[in-house]
Amino acid sequence: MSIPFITAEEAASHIKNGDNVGFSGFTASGTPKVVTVALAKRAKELHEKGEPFKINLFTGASTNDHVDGELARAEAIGIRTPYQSHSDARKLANRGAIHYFDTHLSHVSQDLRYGFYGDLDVAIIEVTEMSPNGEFILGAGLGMAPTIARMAKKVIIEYSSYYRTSFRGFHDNYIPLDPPHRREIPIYKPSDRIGSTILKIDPAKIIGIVPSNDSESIKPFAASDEVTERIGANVCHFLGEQLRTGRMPKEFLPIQSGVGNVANAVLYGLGNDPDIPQFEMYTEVIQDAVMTLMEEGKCKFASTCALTFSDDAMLHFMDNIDFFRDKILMRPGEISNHPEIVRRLGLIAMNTALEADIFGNVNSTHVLGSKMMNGIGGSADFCRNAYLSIFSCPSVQKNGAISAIVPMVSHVDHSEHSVKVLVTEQGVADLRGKDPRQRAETIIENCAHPAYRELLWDYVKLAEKNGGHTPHNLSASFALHQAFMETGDMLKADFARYDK
Ligand code: 0RQ
Repeated sequence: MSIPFITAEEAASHIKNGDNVGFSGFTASGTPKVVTVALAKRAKELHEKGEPFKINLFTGASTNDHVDGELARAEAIGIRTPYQSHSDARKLANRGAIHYFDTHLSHVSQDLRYGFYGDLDVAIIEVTEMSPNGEFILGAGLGMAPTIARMAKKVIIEYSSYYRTSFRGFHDNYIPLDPPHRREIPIYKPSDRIGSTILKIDPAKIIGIVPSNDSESIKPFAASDEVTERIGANVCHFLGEQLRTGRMPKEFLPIQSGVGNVANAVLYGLGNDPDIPQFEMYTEVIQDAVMTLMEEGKCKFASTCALTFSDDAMLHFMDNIDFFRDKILMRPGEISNHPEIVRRLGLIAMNTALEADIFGNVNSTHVLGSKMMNGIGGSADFCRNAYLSIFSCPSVQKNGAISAIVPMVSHVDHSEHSVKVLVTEQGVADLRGKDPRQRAETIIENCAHPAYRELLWDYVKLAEKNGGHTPHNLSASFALHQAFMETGDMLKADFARYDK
């Protein structure tokens, strides 16, 4: 059976109002780039005629402007999950104009298979190689491709000719059995391959193939500044100390790292630190820093869900692809982030906080408790199950008007029970084995910016008057946030007014 080439418009015409649509890819990498642009155009035309048109988006993680951007601007998104980082989609989520719900990246594939969100009507999957009998090679990111390829009633293929070298051999397509038949996932080291390099899709349900030729359009990271470099150096010094004191096996342990400028700087820091031995990664994304670390011989192997390389770095990768062939394996998000593997391998998990409180609870997602930033991504998949879970962030934001260390986080993503270590450019708070009062002391003294330390101690003294295991004063616990909303400066908080 031959699968026809069709236009993006023709493909988009098969997607109906209210459809559940699954996308391949993870971050912009491996995410479709053509059909959604035509779909957004059609949505706008239908809206002009007064007809409703919205689809529900299920993705591996964040996407690109072609998906979240185009569809958000066309007001064509109904439900959206799990992670998003596009400013246009974020605006709609914060207006309540889309039904965005934030969930763990490792959960979405299985939740779809469990039927939690209904049928999957359409899957749009980017591939880089194909054969007429339905065998495909994916691109720079997997996300949920194996599950959506199996589940969807209709499949649209986007065939990318952007990649000038073959990605064959980099993927490990695998779907675990579902309960009550689930067995162990047999990964015992980051390089263990358990699935297939090929993704098979029933040709009978493929509507057609749409050609595409766009890059992932990923911008390079901001050059690391003094603050991010100091965070990186603090993480490295701490890990070196763990090795020296035998709190970590001398072979070291695989590393997971989130996305963003801070995460990238931490990885460069690991590369430059002579006390950190060669390491492997078991992570969800690898960014530009990892490619450099591999070329320097510091990173030996990376299991990931996507190659989130900037466009220039991707060109460099393709020019040197044979060097990387035995050093990288791409897996579906439910496997790259699987709690069973995270616990078994004993990962060093490094993710990013917006704010943390003096007891170790972390908010990674909501500015001032209400405004969604991006979502938890895989951070909780890793944090809860890691050998050592580290969260890092700058101690202040917006020229010191916001303290990242607060009396009580305005939203909880990662609880004090899972967060083991906090790092800012000021230093490291090791929370292991510490009770709430000891945690408050180490976090204020080691992580808070000096300008905020006295204020935070004022809060602790006030809260101590109520006693308890975790001293809080519920009237005053958001005084810093309140001061920022009223005056634009958290430093203006005054705990004296609560001391009655
Ligand atoms: O604002 O853009 O206006 O300058 O947040 O902050 O310091 O540049 O840090 O790029 O590393 O992003 C948590 C958002 C950090 C990201 C977050 C403002 C700050 C700035 C960005 P501007 P930075 P980064 C991987 C796993 C999710 C959890 C995770 C993220 C902007 O890393 O989404 O690790 N993490 N997931 O000014 C108000 C605060 C603030 C604040 C920072 N307390 N209050 N604004 N900002 N702290 C993801 C995947 O799984 C794919």
